[in-house]
Amino acid sequence: MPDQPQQLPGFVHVYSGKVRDLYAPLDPGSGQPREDQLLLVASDRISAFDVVLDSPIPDKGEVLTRLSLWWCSQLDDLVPNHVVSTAVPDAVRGRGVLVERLRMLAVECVARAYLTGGGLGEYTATGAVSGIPLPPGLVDGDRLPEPIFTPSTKAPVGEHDEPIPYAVVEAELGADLAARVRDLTVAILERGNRIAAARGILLADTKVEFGMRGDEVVLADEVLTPDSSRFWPADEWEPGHPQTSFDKQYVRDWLTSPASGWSKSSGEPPPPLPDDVVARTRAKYVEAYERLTGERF
Ligand code: PZK
Repeated sequence: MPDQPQQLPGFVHVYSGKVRDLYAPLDPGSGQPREDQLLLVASDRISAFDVVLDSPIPDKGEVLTRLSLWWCSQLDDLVPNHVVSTAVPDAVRGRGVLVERLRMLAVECVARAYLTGGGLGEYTATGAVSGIPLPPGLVDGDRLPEPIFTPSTKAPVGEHDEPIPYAVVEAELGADLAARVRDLTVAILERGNRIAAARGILLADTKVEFGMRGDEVVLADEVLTPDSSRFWPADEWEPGHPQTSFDKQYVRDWLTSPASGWSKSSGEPPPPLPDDVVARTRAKYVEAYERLTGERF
């Protein structure tokens, strides 16, 4: 992240991920950061091949924020969430959300409904993913017999999350809480896929974060967005090879084409995206939002 996150009067910047920023509201009386809330801001930045590109995708932050809020309401009979308010400074309107500050669990909760990515690698090496044995003969993109929980560590920015055995989650959280977050993570992906499949989108996998409010498990962070989940167009789904990415396919195709003059292994920063790649990618985010929610963006 080369540049500083934006300054927001009334807030102090506390942390930035690759594409999102976290602020604490300042208490107007004391001028001190509030300890009970955070402001989560989604930027228009996009990453591909593990690097943040120089070209923002207009409205991406707002599309993902509104999609995440919509999913929270679709899931709120399954799990409470951290959302407090969308009344935020104009500078981040539409892409900032005030949230309740929770005691976050130090585990990335991943569920997979289809086999690809790191899960496929583990399966090919061992026949199992996260200790869960799977049928023989599965290929890239196959649907799993049922969604599975494949937790990982929370790595610092720039490093990769590492898969961890379920027993490590139990050691970290206790058996009871481990089972609760496992079952919730799987239930969120199942509900998500039931809704998305009817709109022509497959959710291959997802990563969610939970925090605690007393002894209640609360859904935090972004939920079932293309940045936290693999979205695949259902009509192009064909196991046996890597699937088309619903949102990033134009970016990946251009970056790996001779036209970009760039290669993944070069160590060079990727070049700026051509305007038509930016426009077509923006349209895919908007399409995902409109298809899923049934609302115009
Ligand atoms: C929290 N992150 C990840 C998200 C970033 C980093 N409700 C909460 N309470 C306490 N902590 C967090 C949350 C949430 N959500 C989330 N780190 C801490 C993250 C967005 C941008 F830079």
